[in-house]
Amino acid sequence: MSSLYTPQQRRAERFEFGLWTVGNVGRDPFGEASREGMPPWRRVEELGALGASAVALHDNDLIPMNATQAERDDILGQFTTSLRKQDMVVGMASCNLFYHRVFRDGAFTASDPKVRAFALQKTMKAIDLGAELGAKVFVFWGGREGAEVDAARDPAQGFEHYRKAINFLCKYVKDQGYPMTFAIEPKPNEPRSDIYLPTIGACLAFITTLDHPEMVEINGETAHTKMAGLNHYHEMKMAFWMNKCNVHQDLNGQKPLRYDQDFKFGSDDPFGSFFHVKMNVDHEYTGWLNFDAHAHRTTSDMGVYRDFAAGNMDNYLMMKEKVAQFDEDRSIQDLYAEINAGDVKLQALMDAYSAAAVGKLRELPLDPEKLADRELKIEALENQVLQLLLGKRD
Ligand code: GLT
Ligand code: MN
Ligand code: MN
Repeated sequence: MSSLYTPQQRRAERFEFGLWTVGNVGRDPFGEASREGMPPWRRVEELGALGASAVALHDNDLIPMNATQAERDDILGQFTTSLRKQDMVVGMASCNLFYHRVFRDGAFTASDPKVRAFALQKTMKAIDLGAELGAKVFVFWGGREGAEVDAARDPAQGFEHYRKAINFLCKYVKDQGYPMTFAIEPKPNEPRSDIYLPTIGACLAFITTLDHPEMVEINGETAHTKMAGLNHYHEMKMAFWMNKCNVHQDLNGQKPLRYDQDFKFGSDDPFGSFFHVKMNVDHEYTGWLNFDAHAHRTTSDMGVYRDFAAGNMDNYLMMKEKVAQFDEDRSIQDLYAEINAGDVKLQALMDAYSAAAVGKLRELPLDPEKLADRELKIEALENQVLQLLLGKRD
């Protein structure tokens, strides 16, 4: 067994897996399933044995859309028994508003009011299910909220429908007294040609238009940001900076500007993963760390757990060790301090606008040539961080 960490060590983090992630059987738009998969209750057992703390689910990951009451009770009974046995919880719940063809032109943003009403109805039931299972986070990933044809709907109409739906559901959660926070997950495209809330920045702006912005946060996903060619660390930092990343995040891997690859966390981008974990450590993030990734098609049913699920958690823990090393590395810390050296008096002058400050600033003898001559050892710092990541500074 080549595992780096024990289940107990993994258990110390708030690691979560979506039922749909380990449940992925390798199907893609060009090919059939490449492994068998397991029922939800068995996925819980396998994840629990590895040291995961929680699972996340859509209503239909657990209960098929056309299930009878008896089938529902049966599935829920088996599932909650496994959770109890493994001492695991449901961290996050969501509503599948993308699979059924009724959502072919959107759910909350569909032009047909009856489809929008059905989406609200289905989501209220999914919220009830989430609350029943103890989930404190409810995620909105608007995969079908978008368009291929701009002639058919004004995007502003889409934003408006979306806003009204989230407002309605915030009030529903309040009315029911559920202790639940919403988190909106952006994605630029796929399965729609263009999805309405494409980036974390767009979602942050959208949240400010809501009736209860305090109930709504961001669920950022590495792959979705990189599909747009953006820097996920920067995008997530903005969410942290605006106090909108406290409850949930989706971690995975992705090569920029491609289809949604959902690779294992840490597998493709050591710098990006390192700064992601460093950000969580620096912000003392205590929300769920949801590995929203898929095993490769070549991976077997047992490999999904032994190599893929364990790999996600261990890559995170490896990066966390590197963050501790970064914090203790004298040379790295000195270079960082030198680059970021402040000037308290000068800063005070810039922090508070006043006529006096304007006068003083105008008179300051600042020579751009001299300022530009100061050596900035950014290149040296970059080298040392790479050395650290590759184990050359132990
Ligand atoms: C879907 C998507 C994920 C979302 C899930 C939550 S569903 O698999 O690709 O990124 O997080 O709705
Ligand atoms: Mn996701
Ligand atoms: Mn994804």
